[in-house]
Amino acid sequence: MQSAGIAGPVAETPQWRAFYERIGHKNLAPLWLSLAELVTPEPRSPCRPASWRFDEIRTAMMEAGQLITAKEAERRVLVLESPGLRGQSRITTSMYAGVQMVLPGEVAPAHRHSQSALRFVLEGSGAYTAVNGERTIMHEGDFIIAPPMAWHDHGNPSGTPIFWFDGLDVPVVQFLDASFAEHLDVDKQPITRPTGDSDARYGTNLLPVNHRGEGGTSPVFNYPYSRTRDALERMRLMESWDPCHGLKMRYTKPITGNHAMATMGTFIQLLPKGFATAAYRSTDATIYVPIEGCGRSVVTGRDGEAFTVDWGKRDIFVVPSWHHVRHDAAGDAVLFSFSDRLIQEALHLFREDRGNA
Ligand code: 1HN
Repeated sequence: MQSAGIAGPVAETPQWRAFYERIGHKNLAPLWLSLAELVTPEPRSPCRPASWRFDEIRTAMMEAGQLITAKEAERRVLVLESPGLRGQSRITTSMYAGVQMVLPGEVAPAHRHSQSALRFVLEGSGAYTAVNGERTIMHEGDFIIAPPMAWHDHGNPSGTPIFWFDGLDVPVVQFLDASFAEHLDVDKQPITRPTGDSDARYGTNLLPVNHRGEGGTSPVFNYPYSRTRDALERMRLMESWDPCHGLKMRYTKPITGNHAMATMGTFIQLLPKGFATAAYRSTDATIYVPIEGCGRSVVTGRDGEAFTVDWGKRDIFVVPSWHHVRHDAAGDAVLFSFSDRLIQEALHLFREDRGNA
């Protein structure tokens, strides 16, 4: 059965309807009416290609700043919802995304939950996030992790607002009905380790001699952009560009070399000025956040309709599952991205196609 899919008979006689009605009362349903929708020949996502301009989000966030404090809101965030998934707090079927703002002097109080969170700093510096007893200072382009059930709170002692992108596995945890959350009775969690401790212990190609434990989330929780950017710049000298990705690296857990987080694959990518990628598609819907440069991406789905995004620094766009994407960098560009790729890999579901659109 190559591309036909699985078609079901459609029964629409009064006799059939009476039967469906009778079994419906027993919480039974006929598979033959839903099989073709359940088992599709290829992904048919309700997630749509979409993009958001940072300047528009920023304006709305500043308005929100007049209406509610970070503390009142618990987290002052505007959620990025896929146009095909409105009202569900989803940017893709499996991932949540939002933009958070903390104004000078504000705090976002300490809590913890089963959901994993990533932050990618968009604008501002000098604010902190504290994770499991250690504070890290946030700078533009830093990739920061709050692992499942880790206490975390944020504060901004700097003189300017800070904005960052939040990515969470909220829909996955919701799907699995595995959500737990707690609040601390103080806004700021007790600080038990000096800033930089986890980086020194785990992020310098050294490990404590008796360190055990391999699974879960990386013990390094800030991957500073200064280091990431320098690495990309040195690697570019080799000019070993991947036709589909330019120079694309994944953030890793230093202990195993595996993905930095347990449920979200996180990536950083350099596209040199003038580079145009070949068409690529994969089963992991991907959220892109350019942090340097500008360019154009064209996203094409099954219907062949092209969605064009002209993006600049801090804009956000989504490529749904099994949609072709081509990127074209007008100037040297750096893109952060994340997806559910490692969940799909663990379940042997991940597929990619490096052919032409
Ligand atoms: C959360 O805890 C944060 O800690 C941000 O900054 C966004 C969205 C959904 C659920 C928890 C944060 C969140 C969130």
